[in-house]
Amino acid sequence: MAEQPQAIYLKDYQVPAYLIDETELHFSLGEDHTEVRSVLKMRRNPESTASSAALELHGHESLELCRLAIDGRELGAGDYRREDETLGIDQVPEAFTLECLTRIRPRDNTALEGLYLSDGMYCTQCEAEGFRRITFYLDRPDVMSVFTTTVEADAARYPVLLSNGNPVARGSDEDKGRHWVTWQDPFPKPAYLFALVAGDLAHIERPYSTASGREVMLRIYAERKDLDKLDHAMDSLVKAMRWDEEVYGREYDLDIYMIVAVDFFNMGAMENKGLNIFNTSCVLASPETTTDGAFQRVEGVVAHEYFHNWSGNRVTCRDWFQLSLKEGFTVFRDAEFSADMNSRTVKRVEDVTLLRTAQFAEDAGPMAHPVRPASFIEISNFYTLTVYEKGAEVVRMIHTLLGPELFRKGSDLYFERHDGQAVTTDDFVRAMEEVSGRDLTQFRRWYDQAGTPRLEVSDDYDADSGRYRLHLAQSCPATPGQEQKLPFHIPVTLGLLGPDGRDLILDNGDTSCVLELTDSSQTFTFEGIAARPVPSLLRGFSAPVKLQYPLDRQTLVFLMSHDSDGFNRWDAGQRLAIDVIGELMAQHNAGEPMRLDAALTDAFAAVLDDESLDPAMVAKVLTLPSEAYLSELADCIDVDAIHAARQFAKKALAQALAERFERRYRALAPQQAYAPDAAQVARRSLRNLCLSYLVALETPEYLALAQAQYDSADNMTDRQSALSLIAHSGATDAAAAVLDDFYRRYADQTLVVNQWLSVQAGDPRPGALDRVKELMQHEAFDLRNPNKVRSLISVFCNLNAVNFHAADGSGYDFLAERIIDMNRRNPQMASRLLTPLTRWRKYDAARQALMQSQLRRILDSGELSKDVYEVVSKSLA
Ligand code: 0A1
Ligand code: ZN
Repeated sequence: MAEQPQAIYLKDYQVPAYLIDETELHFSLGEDHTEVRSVLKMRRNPESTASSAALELHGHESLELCRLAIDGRELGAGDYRREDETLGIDQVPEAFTLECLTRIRPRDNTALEGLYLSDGMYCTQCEAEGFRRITFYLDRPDVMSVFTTTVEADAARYPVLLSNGNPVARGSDEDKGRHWVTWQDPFPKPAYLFALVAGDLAHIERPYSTASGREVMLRIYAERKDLDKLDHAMDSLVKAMRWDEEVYGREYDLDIYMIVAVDFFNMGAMENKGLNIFNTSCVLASPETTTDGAFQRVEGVVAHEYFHNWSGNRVTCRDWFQLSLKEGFTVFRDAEFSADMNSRTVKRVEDVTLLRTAQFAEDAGPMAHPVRPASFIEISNFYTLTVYEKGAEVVRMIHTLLGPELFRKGSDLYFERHDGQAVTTDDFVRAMEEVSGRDLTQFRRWYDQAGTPRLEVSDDYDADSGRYRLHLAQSCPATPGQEQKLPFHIPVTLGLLGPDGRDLILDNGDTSCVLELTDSSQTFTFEGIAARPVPSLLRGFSAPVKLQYPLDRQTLVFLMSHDSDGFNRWDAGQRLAIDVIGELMAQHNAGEPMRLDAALTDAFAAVLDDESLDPAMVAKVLTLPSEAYLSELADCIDVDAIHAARQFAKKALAQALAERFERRYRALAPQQAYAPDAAQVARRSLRNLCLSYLVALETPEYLALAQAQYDSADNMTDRQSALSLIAHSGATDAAAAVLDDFYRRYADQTLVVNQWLSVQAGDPRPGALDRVKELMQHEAFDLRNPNKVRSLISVFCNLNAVNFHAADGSGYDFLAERIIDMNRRNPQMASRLLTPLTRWRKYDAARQALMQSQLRRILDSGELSKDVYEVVSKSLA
């Protein structure tokens, strides 16, 4: 490597030397290239203390500079410096107009950053640093400007021309067959929120009146063939807008709000001001093609991007180290929205499952970083579970410590005080401190210290005095660059269960209280307790920590059936299952026959028999912890034993409870036409879980039941569940037939075909890697499309552990090859594909050696993007 990419540090932050008050852009879109004309009204920043008065603009190496002028005077080659990523001009007036003409080639843009083509449609992705691939600019979030954008293109091929804000003028040149539209966005914004779309798009629209009576038009654009799949996103948008008015007092501010669906997109969606651009997978939905899970994801992502209009756009980030300021807060907001729209406990279970499985693994790996990182080489690598999900947990803890009323006051103050500004996580916390009078100095460590704290709990009870004591101790493992950690401020929501399973009334007059652990260890005393209670700790998962409080199986069963906190009832069941599967793994490794403890069977039977419970929660309780979560819990991951033990447990439960599973399966048969509402989603989730147990028995009878469900399903949830059960069963002929049938039915539905790829990539039976390689040659696959890469390659490497971690290293070899290839096409994708290899320290010595050698192979493979270089080098460090 010529020169190793350098890290940049939060401590080096300096205010920008120049500001851009107004930005005028003119895009002339062409097949071969696009011309971008910019007129920037600039001035020196009065707050800057920079010694040099030079103007340093960002500009990607791919930009072709055609003309540069200051106040109308054209600059010659000697008047500026062009470096790899910058354009420097040493002499500029205090205030001036900078004009620039740049040429770019969207057609060749496979990185999908900046301006690119998605299926013949122009679109942009500017967060975090994509704008510098469009033109020379101060591409940093603390430079906020008012944008006026004209988009000009061939009228026949690109009838729809969109940008941020409101449309203010349009015209055409009929001789040339071209037309143009001018858009004006009155709200100052950083360049990362800029967007442009041009294409042959259809749309649906709906008028919306805001709480204060302003009329807004909502529009969702997509390719014409997908026009019938936009209603759910529109319904979700309207719900999100109402919710933000009611819960946060936030209204929409432009006359028009647009969403555009594109098929080629690196992430889920993007909150560009007034013009959100969405991955089709996060916006299109119809009963025939979309599962319940995907319906809910659309609702959540639409809300997330909408909420960013305040938490992200009106108030934005000062620098990219503050990314969680907008992402953590917005994930918290969208989670609360989804909890209000659906089942609160189910949503919490899903979010905590993701956090404990994937974020805890990140926090324990070589890329571990604080919610507010102190340095990075490539910011794209920091759109992580830590910044998003752990960031949301940090906001949730503030909510828990302050209570809902003060939290709302704090958010009002934050939005009012910082409207139109680019600020820091510290500003957010300060607003919360001011409204509550609380000192959150120690709490701020959650933003600065990486790693998942361990919370160790022990207790004692003295019957004579009626005194119960809880001893809480915290510690946090070392993470890269942070050997020693200081104690966190941890809110521990607690209840105490009496021997009859009922909550005791605590000193605050309530059944729950929040203990605040701030020292490394502390004891909390409860007086007047008549009998030894069972503590229900960390209710609702009140802090992102690993709880260590050993409980015997009998007590877990007691909590499972009695805890008044739904989340902890579920969690007790998970702990029981983990314990039992651990025992099976030990038996497996000792070469003994595996034997499932009846405690688990009995507990599952009781839950299955209780028809008063929400079927969605029953489904969650009866879902065994995933292989990924079992791996996260292990010190050294035993891939094969985890798989064998979990499969065994599933089958043994199915054997013991077959009658019950079948009875509930039949009782939950659909009664109404499909709707993705909470009640129906709950029934289908439990029904399909019952079916999965029955199919685990691999009897012709139950396979036929799955086949019948597949054949008669009137919705994708039921059809796809049956498909994957049959496809992963030992019935090879039936598997091949159903996969063929599925492809034939849906060959023209891209997103459904992606599901078809995923089902095959996730097949735990031998031969999956060969099948994945074959599918890479299939007409349905396209390496340039991130959704397809994720569906096939990421699913294989992340969700098919037994095959990916095959002892011969074939899975690792395959992935390294893919990364080396992807590094040239799409660095962000390449870097994300690396994740499973970065976890090499958690495997046995032989696998460690194989994984490390593939990481070295990547490092030595030639010119690496900053994205890939950062992750590989940190993984090997
Ligand atoms: N801000 C978006 C996520 C996003 C981030 C980066 C992207 O390209 C590198 C694209 C989207 C969100 O939180 O939804
Ligand atoms: Zn976001």
